[in-house]
Amino acid sequence: MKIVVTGPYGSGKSQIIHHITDGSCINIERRGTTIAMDHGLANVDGLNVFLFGTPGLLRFRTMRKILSEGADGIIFVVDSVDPESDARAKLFFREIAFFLPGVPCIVAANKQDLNAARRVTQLRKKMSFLAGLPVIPISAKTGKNVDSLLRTLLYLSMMQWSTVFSAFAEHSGAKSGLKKLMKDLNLPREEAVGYLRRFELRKLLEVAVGDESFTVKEPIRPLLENPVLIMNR
Ligand SMILES: Nc1nc2c(ncn2[C@@H]2O[C@H](COP(=O)(O)OP(=O)(O)OP(=O)(O)O)[C@@H](O)[C@H]2O)c(=O)[nH]1
Ligand SMILES: [Mg+2]
Repeated sequence: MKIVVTGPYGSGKSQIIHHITDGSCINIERRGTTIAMDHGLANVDGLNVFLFGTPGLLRFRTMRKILSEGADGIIFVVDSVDPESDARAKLFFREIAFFLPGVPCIVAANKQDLNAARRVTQLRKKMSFLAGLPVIPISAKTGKNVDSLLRTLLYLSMMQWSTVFSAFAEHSGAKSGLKKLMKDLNLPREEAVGYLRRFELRKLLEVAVGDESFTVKEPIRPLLENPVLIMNR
């Protein structure tokens, strides 16, 4: 799955990706500020998670647009400590909602290890755009709640694809799997192949030459049938 980590300047986007990937990520930065991107790969119960962190400076909008393309989920990071960042958070939220309409989003209320951190209820009062979104208090520094943040978002993203994923699981390895997928999902060939490509890229599937059949990577199959399993750890 492709996950984009966005939010205002200095809220902790790079630190979150650093924590999730155990430090094995890249960050293109200058004097501590991301100027191009963070990128890292994580493995959650066999699911490949491609993380893209955006730059938090307003002027890098084009970079954020490029990084956001095709994301399956959004981690929106807010700074629980700095009230001055709230207005910028609102701008960034509008931006990501424009780039990725309808894509599942979870809010990370970061820096909860600090005494000055505001509670989620206070943050909700100050940032009305958070209404209707799950907000998880986390610390990217100590790692508190970061794993459950990611798992919850993956669950939401997988639920959005649940019809497609259960058809993948059902017809994995079948002869003429593509035709069965098209029939089940009532899709023209072009669109069904588009789904195969999308999730082949995300390393969920292997697609046979000619596209006629596909195989789900074995450890992932139970997750595709029952996404809630990703929450059970
Ligand atoms: N105490 C504390 N500090 C944090 C936490 N997360 C990030 N920081 C600090 O906040 C500062 C900004 O963190 P980054 O991860 O670089 O933030 P960013 O959102 O990537 O910033 P830009 O790339 O400049 O937009 C750094 O000094 C981090 O060490 C946290 O959970 N707790
Ligand atoms: Mg950064």
